[in-house]
Amino acid sequence: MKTYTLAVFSLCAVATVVGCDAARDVEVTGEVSSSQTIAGPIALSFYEVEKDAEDAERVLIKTAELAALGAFSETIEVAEDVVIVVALADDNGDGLCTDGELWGEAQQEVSEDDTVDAFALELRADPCPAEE
Ligand SMILES: [Ca+2]
Repeated sequence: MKTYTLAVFSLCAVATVVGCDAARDVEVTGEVSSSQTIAGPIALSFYEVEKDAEDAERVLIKTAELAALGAFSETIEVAEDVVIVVALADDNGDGLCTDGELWGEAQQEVSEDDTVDAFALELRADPCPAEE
């Protein structure tokens, strides 16, 4: 047991150098588009999720609002390796995807230099993702 604890500790000590669960600021940029006319503001939600983890839970980092379709840029604090951005034309203003509302989602892996590629989100009239 003692050896095990020591081994874990050593691993983490090594990993600290490259970022053992170390949250870092990542600038997330992208563009929200749609083939349809979007009247109201667009709700943006930024999540992080563990890479390659089955059933990994998304953790909400930040929300933001975009006045209209177009570019966005937000700096978020990320501890994991994958960032997910969800854009939602929240017509009824309840902050959730309601049937009939347009939404889109994309994910990017955080590079070793703590950057992510630009997101391209297209809002579509797809069925809302199931609540878990
Ligand atoms: Ca809604």
